[in-house]
Amino acid sequence: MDLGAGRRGVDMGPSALRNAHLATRLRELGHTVNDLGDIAVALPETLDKHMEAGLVFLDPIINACRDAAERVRAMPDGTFPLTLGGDHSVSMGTVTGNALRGAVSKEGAQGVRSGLIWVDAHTDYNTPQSSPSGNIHGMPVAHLTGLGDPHLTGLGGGWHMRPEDIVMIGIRSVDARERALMQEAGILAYTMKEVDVRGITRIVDETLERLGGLERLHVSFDADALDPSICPGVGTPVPGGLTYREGHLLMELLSESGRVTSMDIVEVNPILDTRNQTAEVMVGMAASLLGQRIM
Ligand code: 6HN
Ligand code: MN
Ligand code: MN
Ligand code: MN
Repeated sequence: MDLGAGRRGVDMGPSALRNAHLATRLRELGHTVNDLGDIAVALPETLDKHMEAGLVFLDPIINACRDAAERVRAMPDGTFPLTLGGDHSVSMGTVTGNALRGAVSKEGAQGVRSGLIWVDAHTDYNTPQSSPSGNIHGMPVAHLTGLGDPHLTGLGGGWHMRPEDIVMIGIRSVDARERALMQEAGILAYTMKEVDVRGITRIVDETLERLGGLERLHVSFDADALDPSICPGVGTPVPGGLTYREGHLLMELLSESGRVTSMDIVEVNPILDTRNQTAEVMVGMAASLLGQRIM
């Protein structure tokens, strides 16, 4: 879906990633790949675009996130859920679904305490009140920690992420009120300055140590974390992003750790892309994360 983004096009991201031979690449690495197909989402042209309590397209996004959470939750043991977006609001569903995996149903289920590695130019920690845009893709992490609209914070039936179990990498664009919320919550964010000064290797070491003891680690990878010169097909590009090698090294080191149990690739916008380059780069990132057998 692209309902959570400020412009059209990321709803075509999954097609672009399939077209860039994602399944073939993963099969070549020895994985068995099962494509479960798309989740049905209403077309924005058929909807009335209005702001409801500070949120644009709230109802269809709630439905899509519920569907995504349920699909991920129901995946059999020993499988690795890889979700293709779409705008980043889908991660409210996928992160929740991963925490609830193994539970019989969402109702009354206890989610498992899980770690979240958020690779993004943005912190996506706005609430409906703090958001300058009303676009829900700028709000998924806040809602995962229980801040914001009750429909979206309630996706996990009472389960929430703990702020100390979240690490962000690649950050270089944070809204003023969003920054205050991040600081209040105490979420660890490695900005591009930290990447420049300390390097990906140390950042990964610290991240894995901070999330030590957690059995489930989810990587949510927004294509705009990478520099727009490598990934031009994104709706909210910010200069000064991760290089191609920094992105791969991050995925390779996480792969080597053997600890990542699920992933999202989001915000690929084929309309704004150059000959599907962004999708191809992101397929490479998924292949690096899944390069070592991790399940
Ligand atoms: N993304 N902070 C801005 C907003 O509208 O809240 C941009 C969010 C971008 C979200 O790229 O997933
Ligand atoms: Mn994002
Ligand atoms: Mn982003
Ligand atoms: Mn974006």
